[in-house]
Amino acid sequence: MRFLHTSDWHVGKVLKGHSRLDEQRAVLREIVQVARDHRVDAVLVAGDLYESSAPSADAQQLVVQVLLALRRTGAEVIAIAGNHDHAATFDAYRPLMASTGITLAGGVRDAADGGVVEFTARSTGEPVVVALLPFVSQRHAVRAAQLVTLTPGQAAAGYGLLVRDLLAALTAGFRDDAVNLVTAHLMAARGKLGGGERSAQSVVEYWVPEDAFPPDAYYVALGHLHRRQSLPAPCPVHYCGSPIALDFGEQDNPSVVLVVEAEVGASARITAEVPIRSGRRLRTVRGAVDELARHAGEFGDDYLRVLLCEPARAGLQQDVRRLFPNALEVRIDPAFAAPVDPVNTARPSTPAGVERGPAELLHEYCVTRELIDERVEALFARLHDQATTGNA
Ligand SMILES: [Mn+2]
Repeated sequence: MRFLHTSDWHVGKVLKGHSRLDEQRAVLREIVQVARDHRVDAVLVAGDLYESSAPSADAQQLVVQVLLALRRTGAEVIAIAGNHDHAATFDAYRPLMASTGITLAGGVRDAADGGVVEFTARSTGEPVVVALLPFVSQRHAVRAAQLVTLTPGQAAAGYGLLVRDLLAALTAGFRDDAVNLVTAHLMAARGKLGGGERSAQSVVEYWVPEDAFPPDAYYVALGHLHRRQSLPAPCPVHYCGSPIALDFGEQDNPSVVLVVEAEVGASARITAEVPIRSGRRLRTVRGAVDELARHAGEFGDDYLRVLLCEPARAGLQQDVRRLFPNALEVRIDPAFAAPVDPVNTARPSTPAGVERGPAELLHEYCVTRELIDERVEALFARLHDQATTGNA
């Protein structure tokens, strides 16, 4: 049988004030096309369908339409909640989605109560068993472990051990005559960060050791890390990564979805890493404005992060944004930024008894920040004059 593995759509993500919804619509349309072209038996969406736990109506409409479109390809569609998704809302819509043949999993469930999904692959008639592990927060790990494994005594064990117990319980019913799969949203040990994950939820207590993955799983389809990667484990464990670069830290990640073939009694293999191209590229450019100006027009509609190799001056931002309308972030390269350590920003020593006026203070401040521009001081003088003489 054949399935498609995708995750971390983050629908509704806004980058520096720019909505990505149109791009995401195109990206998801591409994914539906991949499912159709490869005639997959199933689509596994391994969490973080949304960027936010309270997604906009537009974001929800897009996700619902895409799940239905995936289902219309004839594939089984299974989606689990990631840490960005609102698990309880997923569970609220679970019965409605189930009526269309889509499995939506919000919270962790016992195997007998929806934690494991079984179906027959339409292409080969093979039985398929999928164990579902939506994201478990550390706070909820203990409760979920009690619910599923009934071992309250293990509350003191670490997060990784609790998740291992959950996976063991969910995969206990794996069958010899079936293709046995796992999909989960978690931080695996040794996973490399893609740059856009919430760091607070990728801290060290949250990782899951590689021996948590059952040796008899044909394939473990993970979500959470945005970089496509495979991990050493007793069975094939893969992150497919996000199909769109979500932040400048992810600009070099390949955006793909994975097509996987598995057969009862044989090992699963990734037969295609299909590039997803609809997301606009994120690109970091570095240089002085004059230098960069010579390359204006070379960057297409890429979203840009501009690191300027020159000291700050008034109007610099505007100059850059005029040159590069797609610049979402304009910063002075740290090597050219004014020092900000207390020694340099401390007030210059003043002879006792000498009071300095606001204009002098501003001038001194500008000197410490290496912001030398007489227009700024002139503007300040005019505004200060207006403010103090009541002419504003
Ligand atoms: Mn994510």
